[in-house]
Amino acid sequence: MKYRSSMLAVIAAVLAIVLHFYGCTPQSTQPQNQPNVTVVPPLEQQKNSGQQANSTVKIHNFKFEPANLKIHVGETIKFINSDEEPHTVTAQDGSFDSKAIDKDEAWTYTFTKTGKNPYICAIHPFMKGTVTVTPKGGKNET
Ligand SMILES: [Cu+2]
Repeated sequence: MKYRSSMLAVIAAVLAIVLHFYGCTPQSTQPQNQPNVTVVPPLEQQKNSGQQANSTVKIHNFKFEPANLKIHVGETIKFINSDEEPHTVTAQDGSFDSKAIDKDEAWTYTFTKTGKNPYICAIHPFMKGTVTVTPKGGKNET
């Protein structure tokens, strides 16, 4: 019967441990002297990545504003949706797609190729815009 009694000892030990954890930490509702800390996330992290944008396109009243935007290659545009409806910024040639941008959310995209980039909202295809990407200023050959 030695085996059995050692089993009992093990069970008793496990019970003691379980009781220790559950018994000694009652779910007390009284606030234990918590440090008075208010957690404030950095502003830039509250909205999207905080990535620096060179230009902004507002999406408002089912329109891209401005609908035609000219930038230099390598620049970043931030698209901000201020409609109640979600919108997307979707390239007609499929080279970029924001997926749904919800109300008051933003999406940034960096244009790395020169040329015209006509885009639509995939949800409301009548919404159209174009980003024209020009080479870096003047005779810059990079
Ligand atoms: Cu839309």
